[in-house]
Amino acid sequence: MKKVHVIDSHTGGEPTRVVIAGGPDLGGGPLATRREVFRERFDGFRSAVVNEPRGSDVVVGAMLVEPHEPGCVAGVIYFNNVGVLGMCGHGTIGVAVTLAHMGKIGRGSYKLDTPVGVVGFEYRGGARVSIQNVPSYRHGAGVTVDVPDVGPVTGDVAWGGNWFFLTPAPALGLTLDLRSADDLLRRSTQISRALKAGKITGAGGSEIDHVELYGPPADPANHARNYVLCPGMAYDRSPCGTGTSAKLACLAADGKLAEGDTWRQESVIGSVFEGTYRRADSGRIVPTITGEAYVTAEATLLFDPADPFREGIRS
Ligand code: PYC
Repeated sequence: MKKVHVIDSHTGGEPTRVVIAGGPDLGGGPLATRREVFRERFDGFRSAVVNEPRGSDVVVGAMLVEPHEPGCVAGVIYFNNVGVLGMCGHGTIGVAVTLAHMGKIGRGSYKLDTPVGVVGFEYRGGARVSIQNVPSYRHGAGVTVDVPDVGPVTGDVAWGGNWFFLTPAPALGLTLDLRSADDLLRRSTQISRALKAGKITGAGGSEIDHVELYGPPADPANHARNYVLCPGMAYDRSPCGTGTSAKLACLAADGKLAEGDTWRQESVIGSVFEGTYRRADSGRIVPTITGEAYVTAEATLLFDPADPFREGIRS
């Protein structure tokens, strides 16, 4: 029986399942190339690891591979219930704590190779990690999308390692709390579909596959709260590392957050990431996102050839 070894963690409530052994051989070369091999040839493995009955819609998988870029402690390919991801902020915090749990790193600064570039992180001990994300930027300000049954919705399009459409929740009559979870899911899904129908994209026609609704924080110690809809129509329990990076890019573009100042981003369940940025020569910002992850399980996944659902339940 095939066996896959994983370590589970959660970052601000959002789970990450790191595949540490037993994953498919993706060959060598840049991580972007290997992600395509993973996407094209090993979709059954992806689904088996994160989907029910072993996982759920909300689990993000992270497969550890040999890095291609020099100086990286590991390479990682992120995936979820419907496909592969470019970058994943909460996942990177989870990977860092997992590497520490495995005894592969101690306190200090490291680099991770990902399909969208090299990402730096600092393991600060215990649960705490700061990640230096890929350069982020606002691609479009005040973009209006016509959402059936809702009307025109205006927001920003920004890159933070994934593509985001960010729009204020109060303007949609929505409150960012879990009592409103059904409404938040319905409205953000409608916006996501309308973006596709209206052919509103990120740079180079890239699909905007995350919708970020934002509003006032529940805790006055924080600056804002968000609800982030991920590509598989599950919402991020964490404040979303790439989503917080996209938010910082918009704040920087609007002159609302200065280089080096701290932004405390709260998630819809109340977990918090701290974000700061420095400006790169390109004019983009380089976000640093700090959060906490906790290991929840060390497990061996079993794949019985006789199990009709050994590759998970695919949507
Ligand atoms: O933290 O960047 C993130 C993320 C993306 C999807 C789920 N979490």
